[in-house]
Amino acid sequence: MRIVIVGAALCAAVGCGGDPRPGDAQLSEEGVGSREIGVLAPVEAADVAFTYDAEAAPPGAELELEVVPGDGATTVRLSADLLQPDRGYAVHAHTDPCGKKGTDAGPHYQHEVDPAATPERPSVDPAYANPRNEIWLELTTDGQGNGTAETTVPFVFRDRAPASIVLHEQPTTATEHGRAGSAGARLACFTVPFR
Ligand SMILES: [Cu+2]
Repeated sequence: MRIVIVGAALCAAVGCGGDPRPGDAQLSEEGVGSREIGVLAPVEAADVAFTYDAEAAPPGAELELEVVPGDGATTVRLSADLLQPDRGYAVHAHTDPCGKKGTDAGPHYQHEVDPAATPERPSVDPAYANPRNEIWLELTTDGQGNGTAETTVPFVFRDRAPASIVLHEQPTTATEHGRAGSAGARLACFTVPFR
């Protein structure tokens, strides 16, 4: 009995291991960066992970985002469970936290910000809207709706960082001039600090 009490006290004092729970912020295995988990919920009930389309981004689907800063580069890994099976989702890092509307997440995070972009007319110039200046994750799910995506960009976050990721309707992101960066409707959003 005494041993059990000591064990419990130790856990309380230093924390015990185990799987991360939704909303937990943790150090990644590398000891830097962050790993966050969110479970999609309808906007009325959502806190950090919102779905705007219950069919294409079902409530209960789990998103895990890991951000690993390196030497002048950052690796971002997304793992998703229980989305719609056998489909693609274009996913990007956006500038603002999620909200009740998909547009609340703002435009794409750009390392070098397109000087021609405005709130009404986001960047569609491939010189800025590209997967080296923005964070694009192209996710494809299996028959269970699970999938992973990873990207490494040649920059690290200093005075600015993205605040969310958005899952879009199209399976891939447009790259042509005038449409670069676009990927259709916003299906879901996960508020996640990138540092
Ligand atoms: Cu986007």
